[in-house]
Order: sequence, then structure tokens, then C-alpha cells
Amino acid sequence: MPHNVIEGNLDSRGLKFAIIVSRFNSIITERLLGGALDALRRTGCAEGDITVVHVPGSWELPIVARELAAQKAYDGVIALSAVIRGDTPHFDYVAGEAAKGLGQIAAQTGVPVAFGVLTTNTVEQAVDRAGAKSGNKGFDAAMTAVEMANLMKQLRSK
Ligand code: INI
Repeated sequence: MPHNVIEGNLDSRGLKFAIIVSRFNSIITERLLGGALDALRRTGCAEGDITVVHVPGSWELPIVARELAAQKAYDGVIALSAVIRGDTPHFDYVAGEAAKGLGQIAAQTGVPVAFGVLTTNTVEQAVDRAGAKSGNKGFDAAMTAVEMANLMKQLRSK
């Protein structure tokens, strides 16, 4: 007897997504948002099923992600920001809390939260990951959200 395989597909028709995007480093995050919207549109998501929420910075992502996930109105949440290392330990606190908070919210609420948070040492590395040499991590995060939303739906329908 063949084994059972469960995996999420990349069809976002009929699914609802919230994208949270930070204004900090907006030159980067606007590109991440463009990538995420491109992924959702190209996988079939209707414009009216996409909600974009702007926050000041990465630090504010978890509280907003928790609120959106608790509303149970979205099949997935996509968090987009860029934390770029400076000369102080500030980077570690902001990036660490964003990562920990977003992970906990997904695990606690059961709503997939895609981690589209760039953590880089330089602006150039961030640019590379926001539509230049290394693709667009906003696009990748949205594709992950689509796959996870479909996977969770399948698991719940069993
Ligand atoms: N927020 C970011 O999204 N990226 C950063 O690189 C960053 N740095 O370096 O400070 C940053 N700080 C702001 C922070 O997210 C909060 O908005 C702020 O501390 C107010 O709570």
C-alpha cells in the first residue's frame, strides 16, 4: 500500500491574506510588498481578499500579527520588514523579538505567519533580497503563506 502524502498546493483562489509591512527601511520593504502582492495575484488571489497593514517597524510586527491571527478572518499572514545591522546591539533585540514573536503567534493561533523579515549586515544585502541578485523574499514569503494556508486546510479537513 502506498504511503499517504499531504502537501499544500500553490493555488490562492478563494483564500484571504493579510500582509503586514513595516515603514522602517521602506525603500526595501516596499519592494518586498510588491513581491508579495505579485505572488498572491499570480497564484489567483482576488484583490479584495488581500489586506495590507502598515506598521512602524519590525518590533511592531508581532502585536499586529497576533491581532490579525486572532480575528480568524485570514488564511495566512505575511510579515514583511528589513532589519539592517548598525553599530549597536539594537539589531539583535529588534530582529530577535520579531522572529520569536511571529513564530509563537503562528504556533499558538494555528494561523500560518510567513516570516518575510530580512536580517542583513548591509543595505546592499537587503537590496539583493528585495528584488535584485537574490530574488525577492517578499514573493517567497507569500508563496510560503499560500502553501501553508492550503496545507492547514487539508489537515483540518481530515
Ligand atoms: N525597525 C526595523 O524594521 N528595522 C530596523 O533595522 C530597525 N532598526 O535598526 O532600528 C528598526 N527599528 C525600529 C523598531 O522596529 C520599532 O519601530 C521602534 O523601536 C519603535 O518601537
